[in-house]
Amino acid sequence: MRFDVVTLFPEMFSALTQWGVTGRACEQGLTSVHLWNPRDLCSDSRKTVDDRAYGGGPGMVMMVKPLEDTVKAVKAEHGAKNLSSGPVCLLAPQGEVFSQKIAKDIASYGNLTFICGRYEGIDQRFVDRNVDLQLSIGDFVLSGGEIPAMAMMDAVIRLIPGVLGDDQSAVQDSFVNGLLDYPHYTRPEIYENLSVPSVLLGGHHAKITDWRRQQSLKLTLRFRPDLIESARANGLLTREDERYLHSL
Ligand code: 4FV
Repeated sequence: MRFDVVTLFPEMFSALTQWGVTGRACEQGLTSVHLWNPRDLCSDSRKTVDDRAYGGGPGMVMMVKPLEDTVKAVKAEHGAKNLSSGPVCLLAPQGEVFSQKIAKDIASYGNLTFICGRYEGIDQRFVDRNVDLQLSIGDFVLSGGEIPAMAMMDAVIRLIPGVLGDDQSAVQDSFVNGLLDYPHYTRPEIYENLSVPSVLLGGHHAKITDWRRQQSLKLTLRFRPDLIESARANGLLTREDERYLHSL
């Protein structure tokens, strides 16, 4: 999975490319992140990428040409490398709110170009002419699209085969089976008089699997009952699940 990212702050992405699971995935070539700064595509000496808003109002707006020239350069590189260009995705509050389902969809694209806005936003003519998809990280306003892009890239990179040590772990993540994750325990067996649930110490895998499923159902019903409804609607709940939920 190749990511191209258009951003005024490429240095920020070292948080994703230099550390942890995502950093190792970049090292191992299981994914690649290509950073493009629109300032590098500016022809004027002051490398101007923003200007005041028509109609007045506070703050600045990102100009269309530096961004459009950058997207052209990204697509030219794809062409030179015989890569088909995936969608151009703008991070913005008005976008579709990101989810595990969208992460799975993106992981199947092969490549995607993220546009990270700054200032009050981007000239709408750039959006109308270049953007295929808008995604939001949630209903709150940030100072840039970089952190949303990194969050989404992290969620997608985890789904790439071979990135997580045991491919199983991605399957058991929250939301992957439509439910919240079960609680996790590790040594010591007793901490401040609190012991690990005995079922986890018995080595009886079927019982452990059942306990974990019940915990996921109980926690999801308590903290995200909406997810129980959507899991039920998507046929993700077994009769045993329903019997257990009914017993709660
Ligand atoms: C945002 C979000 C977000 C809006 C103007 C950047 C800011 C500034 N992006 N999900 N929520 N973006 O707040 O994705 O340019």
